[in-house]
Amino acid sequence: MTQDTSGTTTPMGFGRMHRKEDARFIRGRGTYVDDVRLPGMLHGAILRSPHAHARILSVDASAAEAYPGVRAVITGATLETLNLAWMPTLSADVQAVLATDKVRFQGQEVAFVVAEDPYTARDAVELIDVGYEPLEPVVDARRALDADAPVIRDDLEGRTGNHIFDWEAGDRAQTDAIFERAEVTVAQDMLYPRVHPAPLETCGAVADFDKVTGKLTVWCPTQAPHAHRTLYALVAGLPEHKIRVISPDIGGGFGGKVGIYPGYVCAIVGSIVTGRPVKWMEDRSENLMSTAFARDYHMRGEIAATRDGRILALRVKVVADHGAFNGTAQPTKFPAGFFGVFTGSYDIEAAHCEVTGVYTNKAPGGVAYACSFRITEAVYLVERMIDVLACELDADPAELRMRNLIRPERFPYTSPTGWEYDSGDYPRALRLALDMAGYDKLRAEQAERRRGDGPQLGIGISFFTEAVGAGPRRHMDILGLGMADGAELRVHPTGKAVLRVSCQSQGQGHETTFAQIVAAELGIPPDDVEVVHGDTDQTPFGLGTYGSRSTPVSGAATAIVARKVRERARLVAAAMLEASPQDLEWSVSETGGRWSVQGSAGHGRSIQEIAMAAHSNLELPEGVEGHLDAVTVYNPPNLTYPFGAYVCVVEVDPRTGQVKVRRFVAVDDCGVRINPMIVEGQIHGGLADGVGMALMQLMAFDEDGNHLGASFMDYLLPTALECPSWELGETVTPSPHHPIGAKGVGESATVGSPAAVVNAVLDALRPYGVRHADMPLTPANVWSALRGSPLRT
Ligand code: MCN
Ligand code: CUM
Repeated sequence: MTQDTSGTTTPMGFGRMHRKEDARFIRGRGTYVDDVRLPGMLHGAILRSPHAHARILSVDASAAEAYPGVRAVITGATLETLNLAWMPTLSADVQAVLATDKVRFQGQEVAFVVAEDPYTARDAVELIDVGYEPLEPVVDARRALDADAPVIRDDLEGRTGNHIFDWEAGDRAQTDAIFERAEVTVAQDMLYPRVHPAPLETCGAVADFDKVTGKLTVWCPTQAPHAHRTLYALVAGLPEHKIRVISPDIGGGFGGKVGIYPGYVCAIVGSIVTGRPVKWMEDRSENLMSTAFARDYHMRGEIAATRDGRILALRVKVVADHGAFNGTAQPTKFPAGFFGVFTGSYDIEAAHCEVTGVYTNKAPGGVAYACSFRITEAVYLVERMIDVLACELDADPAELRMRNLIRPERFPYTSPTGWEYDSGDYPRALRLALDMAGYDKLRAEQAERRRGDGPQLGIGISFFTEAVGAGPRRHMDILGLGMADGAELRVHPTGKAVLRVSCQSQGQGHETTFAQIVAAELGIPPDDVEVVHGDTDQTPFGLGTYGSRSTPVSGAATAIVARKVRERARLVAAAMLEASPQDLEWSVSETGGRWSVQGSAGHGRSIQEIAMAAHSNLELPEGVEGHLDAVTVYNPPNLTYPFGAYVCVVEVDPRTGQVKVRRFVAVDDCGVRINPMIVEGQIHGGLADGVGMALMQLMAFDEDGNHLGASFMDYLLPTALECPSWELGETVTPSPHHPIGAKGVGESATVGSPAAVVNAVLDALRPYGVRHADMPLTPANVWSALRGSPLRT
């Protein structure tokens, strides 16, 4: 171990270690897509629809074409001639690249201008004259299902309404039967509003089509470079080996950079048409208006319970607003993502849910913003419902949870909707969180405050279980591409290594943690391992980073490929030591990894010595290859199920509706932690997300479908001012099926925290008779909930 100046240690494997990528990020030396500058590069800009729903009568681009500096104007009509006006989405729908018949949301792409510089391109966009016939927009998802609602997707053959899919899980009959005879039932409608991941770096692309070699290179901040390449090949009919997707440094993805956006396709077509590289970068408003939003779930939850608080059944109905094109990014067989885990962390006899997806005149998306494929919505639903039940029974929400949590001896636990939770000790995590928070003291302070009319104390609890790490590929694919990941490990003669992976860091620190996995397996310093990712020409195939799948899938591939290298090293070491491979034992000490003859530690060889020998003229036994390099593909046997217990303490001023988050205790269990510092950073970020969603963030639309949150003046991101100093705790329940026992963590806090904050605010409002209010709990919304409350004083 070496000590660095911050007091953290650089371990030979797992442990706290500063991120390797920080060296470039904190010096401003990262390379983001907008930093890519190619000789002769042109610039693109998009004309977007001012209407949420309108028929296109005409598009006149002549003035833009004649504008000095413009090299091409591409319209829907141009793309139609190339059969590229529509592209497939990740949910097997189609989405307009550039609108031809109608525009279906405000901000939709209508035309693309390519010019010598970005300013000229933007100016020329203004010169395009589009004739629109405005149509009635559908803004409310529930209105979308009305028989007289305007049909948004009249481009689809035989479409007479806005209904996309119905999906259900669980046992309806069994659930209904329990509800019929239950002592207590409660029901609550709630909305998980539309929010946006709002990464600091917006989307963009640089496309370079080389007419001589026929090779297309696309730089773009994608979370899934290999999936993008295959889709480009399938859509454009280009040979896959002639496409190279390079994902440079990404300034935040949060699920918003999984899909392919029309701008990417336009940049590619622009480069093909002009014969020069084309860069397109969207601005903040374009990002907020047109790229993947998150949530927009209208949910109704019902719980059946005994009078003493044993939960028997859960029933849920959802109307899911998917926007104008069904572009949600989740495994194909899961149109509602992993919402099916909505029974959460509780041992419930029966459950049933129905989700109906609908089109509306809003931007497409739905699966983004650290949602673990909609587990955000599922956790919020069940955690709000438990508090609603606590309200009804006048029970303590912590006790009610403790009473119903899945017991440790029930693992592996199969949920009523068929998910197999791998491991957990839920009561231990909840007890730790309550102890850290000083729960009983907080309740005493709350009782004291309730005697006055000043700021009220609210204590909110949430307990979450996530399912992360998609596949297995037998059940999980995206457009037929199975969710398994490759990994390649090369070990140079001097014992330095290069790991090549398909997952794609957007700020999660893979260059560090993945090097640590190799370091732990081979007993070499993490600084001796370079992690290569983000370039389809240089990395093995895999499905990318989302659903916190990198550690569960690519991380497992990394451990396994390193073990393959270690086994190769055993054979070489046996030859060096003139011993039989079975007689060797592996050990990692402070000086590194070694194969030695069992029982005589001195008689051994370090991994570096073995690496050199593997490349030397050492005589190897018949059948043993030289070198140590290895490749693997990992197809996970199951998802991993991280979990956690959160306690949020707020002060709510009933006179103003103002909410202040005073404390936030988060106990997370993501199995074995590779780098606790990075894990804590991920949790800090997710907790801030939770505060943001619970209290501030909302993508709102007026009745005409105008987007009301298209800048950071209106779409509010939480800052240090709104966030308390996070108090983190940890339990470790390894995943039994993951090679290093790790579970994912990248989305945990975003999934788990909104319910804790909302439960806290409503806990403060409980004496006023307010049982539920929807996010975001802005002062205005809290104020109106109080005004509308039955017990208003
Ligand atoms: N880690 C660890 N020990 C564990 C689990 C994870 O040390 N037991 C480390 C990992 O090795 C990795 C990081 O924590 O360096 C996150 O790992 P993981 O949980 O596998 O999640 P992913 O790497 O797959 O990241 C995806 C996840 C998602 S889906 C969203 S959305 C999100 C998130 O990560 N987007 C982010 N966190 C983000 N953080 C940043 N900075 N930027 C984003 O865009
Ligand atoms: Cu749902 S956001 Mo992440 O899975 O990229």
